Amino acid sequence: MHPLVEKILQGDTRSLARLLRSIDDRAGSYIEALTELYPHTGRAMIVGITGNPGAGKSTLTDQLVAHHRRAGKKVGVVAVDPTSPFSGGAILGDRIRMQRHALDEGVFIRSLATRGNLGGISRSTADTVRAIDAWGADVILVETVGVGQDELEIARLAHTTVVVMAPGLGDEVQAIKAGILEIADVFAVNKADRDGADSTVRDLEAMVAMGHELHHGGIRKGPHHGPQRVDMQALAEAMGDEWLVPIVKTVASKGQGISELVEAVEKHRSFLFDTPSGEARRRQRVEAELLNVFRSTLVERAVAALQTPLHAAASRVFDRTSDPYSEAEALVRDFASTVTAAPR
Ligand SMILES: Nc1nc2c(ncn2[C@@H]2O[C@H](COP(=O)(O)OP(=O)(O)OP(=O)(O)O)[C@@H](O)[C@H]2O)c(=O)[nH]1
Ligand SMILES: [Mg+2]
Repeated sequence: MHPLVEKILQGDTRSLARLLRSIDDRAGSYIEALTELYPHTGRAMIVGITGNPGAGKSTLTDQLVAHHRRAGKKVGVVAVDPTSPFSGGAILGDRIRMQRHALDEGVFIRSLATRGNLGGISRSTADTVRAIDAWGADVILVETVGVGQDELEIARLAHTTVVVMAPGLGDEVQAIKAGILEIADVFAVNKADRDGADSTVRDLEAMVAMGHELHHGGIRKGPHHGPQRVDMQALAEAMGDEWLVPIVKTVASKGQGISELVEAVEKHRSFLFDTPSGEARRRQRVEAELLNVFRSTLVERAVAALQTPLHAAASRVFDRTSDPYSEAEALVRDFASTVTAAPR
């Protein structure tokens, strides 16, 4: 057995931190540890918190930690630090904001840097979440800035994704562009103490209703931004056992709306575990994760095995005696012939 596994299963925080370091470095026998931990995972509720910079994700996360701690739950937090140099201050802010939980044995906080990571961040995040799950967390909150492809992939790792919006930033329009809408299981309209919160809620209701129409061929005609409010109750009934994305107003800085948000997330969990469409969603999640692990394993293995031919191929493309398409084809064929001989 991997030396860290038993201690992690007993809830030892230092051992968990050590495993997470080797996951970051892709060093040591971390795969062995993850393999042995796997049967002890699947208990934690994984909640993604995403949204534009400054929407209040960290403040909300901090409040959620406090809420779950009051209920006696063990909590993990994974903050995926954005690559943007402009967010440097925000990362520091996160650390300070989370400090009140730093000495709490029932809270484990981990930052992951996306900087310099060669596309493997969603894989590292998945592995990190899995290890924290095995450590015994009841809830794991994963904070990402919802902009890039990586972040969207990370959001898909979660059981439930909370998209945080702040009024007055034109967030709603950006959200459609960034594809955030499709991943939202729950909307939090944060900074509800500010002007425009109600109109943000109305815009989101219209969008949720519109998304429903796109899937079901239109139950409502007319402008989507009309003055009349969407009847969410009627919509919910029309949707049967499908999930209707709820919209919850919060003031994270004052701890308002937190119980309502937790309630919405828990309702989504019931949907996932108690309905056929929920089961289909969970199945998709597992498939996506397997594909993710398969892809990174394949690429790592292939690149390691094909160092020399890769360089030679690159030279030919550089000289323009060949093209990347033919070379990639040839490399795949090369690799396929080596796999049968490759040690496991
Ligand atoms: N008025 C008001 N301000 C808030 C609320 N929630 C958070 N803030 C403030 O908004 C600012 C940004 O909050 P963060 O929690 O750092 O936002 P974030 O989404 O984590 O930001 P990044 O990590 O940089 O993307 C901070 O100054 C918070 O104090 C709220 O409900 N109302
Ligand atoms: Mg933050």
